[in-house]
Amino acid sequence: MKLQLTGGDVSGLRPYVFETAWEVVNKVGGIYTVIKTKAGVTVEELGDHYYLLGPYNEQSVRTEVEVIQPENKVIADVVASMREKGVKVIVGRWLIDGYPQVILFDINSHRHALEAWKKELWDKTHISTNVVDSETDNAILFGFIVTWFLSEFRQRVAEDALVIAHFHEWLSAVGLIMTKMKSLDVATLFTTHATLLGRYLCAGQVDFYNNLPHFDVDKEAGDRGIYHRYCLERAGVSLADIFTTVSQITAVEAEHLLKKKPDVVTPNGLNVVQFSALHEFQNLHAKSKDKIHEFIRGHFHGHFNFKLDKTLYFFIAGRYEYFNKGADMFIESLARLNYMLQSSGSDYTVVAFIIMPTKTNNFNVDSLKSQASTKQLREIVNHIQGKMGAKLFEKALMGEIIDGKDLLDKDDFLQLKRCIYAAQRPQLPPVVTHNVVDSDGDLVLNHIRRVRLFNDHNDRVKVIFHPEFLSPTNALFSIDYEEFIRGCHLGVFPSYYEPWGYTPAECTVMGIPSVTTNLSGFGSFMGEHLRDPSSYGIYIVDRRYKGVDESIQELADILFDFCKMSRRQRIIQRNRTERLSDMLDWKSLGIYYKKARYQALRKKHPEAFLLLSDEDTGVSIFFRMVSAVVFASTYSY
Ligand code: U2F
Ligand code: UDP
Ligand code: G6P
Repeated sequence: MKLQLTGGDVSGLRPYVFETAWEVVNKVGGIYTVIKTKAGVTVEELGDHYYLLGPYNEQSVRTEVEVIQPENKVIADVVASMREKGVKVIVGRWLIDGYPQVILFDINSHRHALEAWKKELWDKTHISTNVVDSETDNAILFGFIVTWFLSEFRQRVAEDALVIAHFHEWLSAVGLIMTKMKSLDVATLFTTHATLLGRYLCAGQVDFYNNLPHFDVDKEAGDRGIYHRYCLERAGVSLADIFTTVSQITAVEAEHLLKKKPDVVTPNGLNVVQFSALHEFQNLHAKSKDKIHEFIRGHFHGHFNFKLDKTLYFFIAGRYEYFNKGADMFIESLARLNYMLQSSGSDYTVVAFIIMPTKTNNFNVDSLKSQASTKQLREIVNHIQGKMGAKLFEKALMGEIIDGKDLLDKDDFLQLKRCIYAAQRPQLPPVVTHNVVDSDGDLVLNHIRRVRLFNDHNDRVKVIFHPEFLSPTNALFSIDYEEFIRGCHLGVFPSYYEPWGYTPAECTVMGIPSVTTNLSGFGSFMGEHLRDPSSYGIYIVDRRYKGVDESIQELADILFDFCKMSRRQRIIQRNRTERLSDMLDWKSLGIYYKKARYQALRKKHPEAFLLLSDEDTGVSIFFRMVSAVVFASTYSY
């Protein structure tokens, strides 16, 4: 077999890359953000040799994908052949930055093969998946279909074409395992964004980091009923030519729990859209904050005893993992902050939002009612304002100035009074916006009850738990998540288990300061690269070497100090935070994926890379191969 490198043209080297994840055009968590935001730079690098493989999901395809006929002849043949055999395959372009090609497989179109494939998996790997677990069933169907696709592609594409398949997380591991079992001539990568055991162990409140080397992994997985998932994950990791993870901290975790040290750390980036003028994002902060103000006016209607101009908005957001995401620590430190603000006589009020979705039965009546009566009040005032303006104008036309007491007529006075009376409500503004189904057992609500942060008049810290992700179509608080972040003053993410943590990174690129921890991938990354992170609005709480109480106090102190800043200081800090955007852009961080891909190629085809030393990174390999091309137009392996 020959690798043709002709005429110095790098495109001759361009491998076909199939990036496979359950979250391609399918939003579940952070992996979706990785794939989606990275697409632009990857398409730039690989052009039409780059494909994303994912599961077919009718609703997402309808809104996010432009369905097209395959443009590449080989892909078209493979797809036609699979369709003939009954697999529903959708080919399209994902309507996101980079406009990447996607190939989506309807796993239900081949569900009848599940038992046979489970048996094949067992025969080849001795991994038993004879359990009732629909997610694993889906992972098996998806994995076998992806392998089928890769196998047909490999058979049809030119013999010297380089093919790379990159799999994310255990849900796509079966594809990698079967690619290896069938000995396909495909270089493989596996990226883990967390480990299954890590997530489960931390959620169960064990002393995770101090015991990392000592866990009996098989037993722990078995005790939690995830042994079969764990086996798939570990097999994917150990079979991959190159194994990567998103941070140093997860690399250590993987070494202990998955028994393999990652070959490359691939930190998560974002697709940064920077404004040409610095003041633009500051203006957006002010504009978005006005939207939050509007909601706050409604929520606290009837109990509105604080000044919005002296109000700071803090928030935590993410999947409802109470311990892992540090919601416990956030609420605890809010209680301390409340006391600190009260006893210091601060004139600042903090409104703390907790945005974590859980099961609800719609909004609660109290929240809806107070927003509605605020809206009504606003309409009446607008109406009266119009009338007053007209009166003022009429008088002024006659060369007179109206007497203040004649401005408001009796009807309007009464209407306004009625509105003010209607706004009176004996109960305090609710701490939660929805009816939480398991209100009695809800961890966040119980914590709020325990520390008694009930939005009382004297409280300097008010709490609003919004148990649903934010959306502009939300009837109560209609705001886009991005707009919400921009309008806030500080994101607080005191995670205990966080392989990367997109939420603080997203704050950073929008110029909003945030709190993270040295147990989060993002926090450690920033700590490593910045000399004084807090001066850039990146506060890193120590949860690794301090006791729980000390960490809570550290967080409370950070929050309290933040409340002591002047507006001018906050504006300056936001400018510094925003300056870090470049560091988090895929344009810089995408290089690690590139490096990992070339390392996988080298591992798969060591003969082709004989000229290069082991120390070479994928990137330098890339460039040395380019210069090799200039000197020798063809070499064999
Ligand atoms: C990491 O976050 P993830 O995107 O992996 O988080 P989830 O999508 O919620 O998935 C967590 C795990 O739980 C599994 C899923 C994952 O292994 O297969 N899971 C499940 O069992 N049931 C479900 O309904 C949904 C998911 C990480 F935590 C962040 O810090 C990173 O920023 C992110 C991106 O790298 O990856
Ligand atoms: N997020 C969202 N809407 C919200 C709150 C959060 O879309 O109301 C997104 C957020 O932008 C981020 C993701 O959820 O991209 C959470 O990712 P993170 O890495 O913080 O945690 P993961 O869910 O991956 O563990
Ligand atoms: C931005 C706006 C300013 C506004 C400020 C409020 O910088 O450009 O006009 O005064 O935000 O900042 P604050 O931290 O008080 O919300």
